[in-house]
Amino acid sequence: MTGAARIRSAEVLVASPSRNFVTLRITTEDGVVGLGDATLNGRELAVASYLRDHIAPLLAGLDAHRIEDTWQFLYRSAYWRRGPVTMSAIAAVDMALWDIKGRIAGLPVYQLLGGASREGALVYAHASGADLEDLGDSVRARLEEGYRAIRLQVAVPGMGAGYGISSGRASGGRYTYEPAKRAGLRVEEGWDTARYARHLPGVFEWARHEFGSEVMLLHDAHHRLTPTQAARLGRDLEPYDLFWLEDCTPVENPEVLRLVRQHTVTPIAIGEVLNSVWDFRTLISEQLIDYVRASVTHTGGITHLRRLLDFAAQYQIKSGSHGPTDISPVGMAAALHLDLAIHNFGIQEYMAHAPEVAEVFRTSYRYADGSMHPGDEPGLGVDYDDDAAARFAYSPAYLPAARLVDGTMHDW
Ligand code: CS2
Ligand code: MG
Repeated sequence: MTGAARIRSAEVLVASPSRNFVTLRITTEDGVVGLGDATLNGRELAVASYLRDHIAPLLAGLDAHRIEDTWQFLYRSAYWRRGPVTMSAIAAVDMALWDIKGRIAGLPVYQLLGGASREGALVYAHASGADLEDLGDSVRARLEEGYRAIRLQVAVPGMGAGYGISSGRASGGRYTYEPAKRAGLRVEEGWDTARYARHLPGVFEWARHEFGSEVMLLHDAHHRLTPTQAARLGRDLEPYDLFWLEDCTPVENPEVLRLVRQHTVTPIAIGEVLNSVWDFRTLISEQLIDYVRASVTHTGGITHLRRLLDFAAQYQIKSGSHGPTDISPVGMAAALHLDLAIHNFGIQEYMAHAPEVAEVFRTSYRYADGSMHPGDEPGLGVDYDDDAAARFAYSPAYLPAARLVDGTMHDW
């Protein structure tokens, strides 16, 4: 029987190799190290403080093997429950403990979760454009890289760049889109839902004509529609067979999805801004969604996301983990281990990080032919380089807000 692995220290590491990341490093008395991702885009230091000031002092001396017990302790003893800051902090601890357990066992984390249920995790890439020509180049570049599932975002004529549009021409080289801006504190984008909803079906009609029926196409509406607008857009998109329509309405009121469901069979994905199984209760038990967008990083870690996905599995709802570049390589690795192990895996979002990120985080996950594998290193398979991290100091960056043409603040 394995003895206890007492926790010696928990350090919070904040670095900014091209963008900000918060990483928790837990070290046992025997010197085994585990890493957890605690990055909450635009609010990074709130989680860093939660971990440094409130969680790290509680961890010293605990047995790193007791993952479930530590999760329940951190969740219940805080008294004030849930929310993105708390659940990202708990997630980081949880990931680091799974990493430690894997390193001690000499096994990759997916083996500890029950072993592989598939050879690799299907991933979707991003393509976007200022117009259809630009979008076409972007889609062709992703197809050449072997992706079989692609998210399409395009600027609406007369409305500026808007959500999800890469600033450079996206053909050739790494695809980049980073909504958090260092340019200033209050960045705003203009928005007109009616214009967008009129424009989008034609974009997907064009895409099917241009790229055929085989490629899986996705779209993110980023919380901007009313229930009736969402129902109608879902219906208008049906001929183009989307893999999913994401975040069609703001998520605070899940019951509005009932109306959307009554009018469309376009698959619905929701939940990147939610962070617990309780937030998903209505969405799942009433089968109002097809895919859970929660991430390991913001949803209490591997332990809690697995619980949520097991619940979803009873309703034929699948995973679709959030994976833009604000999920660090540690969070991405944790997601991939879970993707490989669970039965109800759907798809994984993937956007490659900037080259500087690889200087700080050494990863063992790999991409090939539209799929990813977490690798077979013990634990999560990610190492952190402190010397490299010291070259990239934290620099504040904030997500934008959206404003309607008449000046009204809107959901971004
Ligand atoms: C997006 C994200 O990946 C997605 O689906 O909705 O890019 C989201 O905007 C960012 O995570 C915000 O930090
Ligand atoms: Mg999204």
